[in-house]
Amino acid sequence: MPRRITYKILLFYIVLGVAFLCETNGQTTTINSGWQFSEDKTTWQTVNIPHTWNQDDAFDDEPGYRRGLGYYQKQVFISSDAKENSHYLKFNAVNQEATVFINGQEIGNHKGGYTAFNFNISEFINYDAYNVIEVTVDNSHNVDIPPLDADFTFYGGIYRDVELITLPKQHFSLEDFASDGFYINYPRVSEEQAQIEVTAILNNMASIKEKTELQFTLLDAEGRIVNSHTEKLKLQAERSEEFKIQLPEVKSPKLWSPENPYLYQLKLVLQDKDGKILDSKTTNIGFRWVSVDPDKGFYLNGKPIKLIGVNRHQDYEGYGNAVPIALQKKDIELIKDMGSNVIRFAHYPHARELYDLCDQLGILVWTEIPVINIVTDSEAYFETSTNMQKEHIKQYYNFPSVVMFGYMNEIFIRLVFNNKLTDQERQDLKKASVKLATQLEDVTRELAPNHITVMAGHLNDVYNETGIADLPMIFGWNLYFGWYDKDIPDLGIFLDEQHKHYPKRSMLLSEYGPGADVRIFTKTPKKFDFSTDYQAKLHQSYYKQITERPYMTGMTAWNYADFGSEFRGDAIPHVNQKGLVQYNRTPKDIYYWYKSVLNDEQPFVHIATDFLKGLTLFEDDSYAIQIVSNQEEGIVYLNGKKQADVRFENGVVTVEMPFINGINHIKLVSETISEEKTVKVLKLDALDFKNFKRFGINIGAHFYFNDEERDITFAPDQAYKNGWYGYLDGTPYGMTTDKNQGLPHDIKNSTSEPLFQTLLEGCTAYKVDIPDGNYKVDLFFVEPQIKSIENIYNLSNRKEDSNQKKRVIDVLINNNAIEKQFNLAIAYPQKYGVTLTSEVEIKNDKGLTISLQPIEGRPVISGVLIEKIN
Ligand code: GCB
Repeated sequence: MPRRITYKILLFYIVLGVAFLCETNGQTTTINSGWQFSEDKTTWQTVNIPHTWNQDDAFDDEPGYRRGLGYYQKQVFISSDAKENSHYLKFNAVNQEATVFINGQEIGNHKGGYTAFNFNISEFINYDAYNVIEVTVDNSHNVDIPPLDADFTFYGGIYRDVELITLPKQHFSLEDFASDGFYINYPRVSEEQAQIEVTAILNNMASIKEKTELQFTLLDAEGRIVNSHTEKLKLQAERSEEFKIQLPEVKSPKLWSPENPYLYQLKLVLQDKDGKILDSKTTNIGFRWVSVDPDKGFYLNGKPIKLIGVNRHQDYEGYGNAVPIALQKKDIELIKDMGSNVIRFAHYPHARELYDLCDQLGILVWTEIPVINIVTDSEAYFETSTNMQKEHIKQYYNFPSVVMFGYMNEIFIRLVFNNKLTDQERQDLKKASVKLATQLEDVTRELAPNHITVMAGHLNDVYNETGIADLPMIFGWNLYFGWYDKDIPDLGIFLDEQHKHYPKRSMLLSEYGPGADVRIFTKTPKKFDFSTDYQAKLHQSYYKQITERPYMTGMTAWNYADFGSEFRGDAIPHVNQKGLVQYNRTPKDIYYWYKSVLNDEQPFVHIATDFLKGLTLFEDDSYAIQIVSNQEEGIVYLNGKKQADVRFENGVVTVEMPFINGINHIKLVSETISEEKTVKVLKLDALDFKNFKRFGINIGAHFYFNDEERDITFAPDQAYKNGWYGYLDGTPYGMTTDKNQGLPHDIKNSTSEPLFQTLLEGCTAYKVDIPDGNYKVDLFFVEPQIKSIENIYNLSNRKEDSNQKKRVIDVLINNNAIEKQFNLAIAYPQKYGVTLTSEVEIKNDKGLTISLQPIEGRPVISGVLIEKIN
């Protein structure tokens, strides 16, 4: 817990956290440490930037998270040595509205949580004194600031670096939408030659004109000078001027690409007439050009390239959006190592350091602003969105990796799923969305004429019918066949139809993927069951379907990592679990499968058993496992015996494993590489509690659930089998052919959602054939029909919860009452996971029978855990 302090001693802390500045040349100081933060201006705490106030409350059992005001303060000492300089205060991102004060005077306001902004604070400074910086941050819902609504958490706070920049009076402008004050263009690039053109915006804040020199030095990747150029520039007094400068041609340039991300560096140095350096910049130069063809896909440097990669959200378990940059950079490295050649930075601009890393590692970038789900038809909203896109393009323009600029995601989703709208409102909303899209497309093409414009839509014809899909150069489809919509093979059918009807349109599969929880595994993966097995099935098929279609420019999986989405009730609530890696970035098996098909640099194999924890098998059961590899073939051994000769197709082979009780050794040997894994299996001939003490059943579920809270893996449910276990009646609650999650809700007071979310309804008798003896029995329940917040991303039909609260049962074990008149809704008027624990003696070879005798309504039960007591 951060320490709380009173306002009285605040000043003391502030004074301790000062930054001393006493120079006259240009200097940028990051002032992230020692800020004071308060939610109410009475209690303050010391925090460092990056900071958010939502890293905990967006994940607790209380619906919602704090969206409102947060106050930040810091004092900086500014010496009069720097009196002649210009001073700027730069914020790299504040979510979502910031009002900034210096020494009590308001100096500006900025709307939009994902781009940088700065203010010239020169005239507000007290020299040789402490200057108080105050920032009021607001992350309340604001109809005039995108995003209005989206499937991710809008953490409030100052979550990217804050900088104090002090510069001589002549410098690169910071005021062109907080860009670096210069833009790199490549008027001509080919294998023979490349031309760089620089547009520089230079400020002269002095009251007299100034003779300056702008020197350019182009260095190759080894740091050798390729060429240099000097431009003499006369800067008019008190003006900001734009200069276009052509640099000398580069002969036989090394081109930039994902396989060979060759980077040059361009140094720009502004000097006064005496050779004193006034300001300087360095930027990556990557010679590359891109184009698209609606039949043949994406081209880089004149050659076709299938874009295959991921979407990324910026938040991280435990940090919210206030993630140390070093951790974020690891993401980009993992994404590259997986073999991705593209990232969609969704649904907003991410930290600039990451784009720099994409330049270095060779990953093409789609970057976008968060105009998502719905627009407000107001001048203010249009203005904020347009301003945001200008900041976005100007701040991210110079990264060679950035090839696609986007501006909208699923803009009609609210329109489609809101059945309260009148026809007129629908028409108006469509009109407003198309108008804004046209405006943003125009701005994008004007500011970034050499980039590709993009937009993403969801599965609905409204994008075609309104013509919005034809505005960008590539239209991205976010398609969830086999999850929210129909079935996995429907993907290809849909895309072929689209290609036929809109032959001039270039398409990218901008999102796809199912939720997957590493604690859930099954022999029978089903739609919407959150099993990692279903995740494998869907991704493996999608990859095939896209790579078979030359007209598709590519695919970006949703999502690289699990991410925070407060209202969600996935198997881990408040988290969207479609990641290829977990929220803490531990890879799921599917990450390694992608690596197998995409990265052929090194021989690679992965036996996908890391999360197969606590597997229980009965009698002669075997269990199929996947091995993924970029090799062609290999031999699989189980416990030292050859099991199969295998050929990898589509990067994977599935092998049936006749596991034995205890530790099993699996080995894959290929020509160049081998891997070994062990899997601990509990193989049972009967439920005799001889070589095990505890046995749990995930009632109502077809999957195993590895429950860390109870340190056991619950076995899947089944209809009663004599000598074993199972239900005599009842049906899985909430399961449909489309959904196999049961309850898509947070279960309070528990981290074992997959145990509680799946349940049987109408089950009056459940039998477990265990021998005579004494046992501790835990029965697990949840009342499913208490209203919870609906998730609009669960797009197919689901029966609405009601508040019917009429379910009263007597619970008995072998005719002994455990709980009479058990009324979950009254006793636990929230979605609580409830455990009834009892000790029972089993006698006369009767086994254990759980009876749920209905008094009112239909009984429900979520699970049972039995422990032998000696
Ligand atoms: C989408 C959205 C994305 C969601 C995703 C999902 O289509 O663009 O923001 O997170 O679906 O997981 O439902």
